[in-house]
Amino acid sequence: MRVNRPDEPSYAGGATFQKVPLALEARDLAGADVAFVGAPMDDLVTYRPGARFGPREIRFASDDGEPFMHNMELGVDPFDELNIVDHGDAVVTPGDAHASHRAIREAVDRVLAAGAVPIILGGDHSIAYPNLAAVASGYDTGSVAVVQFDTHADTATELGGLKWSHGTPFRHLVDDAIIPGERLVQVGLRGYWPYPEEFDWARSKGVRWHRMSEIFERGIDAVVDDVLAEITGAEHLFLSVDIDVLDPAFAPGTGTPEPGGMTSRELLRAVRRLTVERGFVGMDVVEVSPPYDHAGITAMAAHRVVCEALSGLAVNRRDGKPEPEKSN
Ligand SMILES: [Mn+2]
Repeated sequence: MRVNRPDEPSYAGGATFQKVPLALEARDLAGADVAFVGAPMDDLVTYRPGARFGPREIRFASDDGEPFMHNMELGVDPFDELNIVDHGDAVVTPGDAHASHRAIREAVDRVLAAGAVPIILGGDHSIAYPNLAAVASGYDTGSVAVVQFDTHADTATELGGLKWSHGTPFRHLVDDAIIPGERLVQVGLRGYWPYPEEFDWARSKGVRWHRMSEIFERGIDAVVDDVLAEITGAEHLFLSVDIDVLDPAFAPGTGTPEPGGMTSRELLRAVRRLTVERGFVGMDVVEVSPPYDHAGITAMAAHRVVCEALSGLAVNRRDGKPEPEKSN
């Protein structure tokens, strides 16, 4: 179902991602290549809440009133080359995180059943568990690699006595053998957590990580080279982007900000390159907390991360060859 009238400005009309058609029912997903799922929950954050409003603001964060985009770095319009729809939000239950996780899993399952790639807009990072459980169930164990952009590893066994938290999904995904440790690569870790015992656990499981200081010292391109090498053995890629991987200067609107992070420029470049080279079978963008945002910059960064991933996927499925606009 169309959500905009021709020539309507971006801030008018319906609020799907970049005005793509609304596909609320399972039957509406037929023929889709990509489908958005909103996961508006923040019950499991440990610090600042507000990510339940993330999906709405990420969808709004466009100045284009049409599903149209010319990506000058890649020479592609993903909205032209891919059939992209918005499946709306999972029917979460405020205050009941388990019910919300179930609803998110069901929404992602509907997208997968239609043969489409899900892009899940969070929501707190706890949703990575249902998202990845759904996506990985469609493939052989170990064939899906996860690249997690994040300040925090989110590999605690429990936080504040809670097994399910936004700080634990990757611990349980690995321990439950949904994502083998050697198929998890983390980019952008910094600050004061994880603790040594969690790093020890990660080492024992074969998890790889790239600290923020490594990105500073070697540059994002060299780190992405390594990430691509580290996921070579996996057939499929899932991207999990916690927006707090960005420095709070670029993403103040998030639940657990940590100074000293990536620039938007570095993150967009990394996501563009990974998706051009590998495509992806699923993605989530999480922890955008609009009440703490300023001038919408965090939602805008999340929106553009998705645009780069969509563009990369379109190029990957075309012939894998970016055609950047040449300078004059
Ligand atoms: Mn996280």
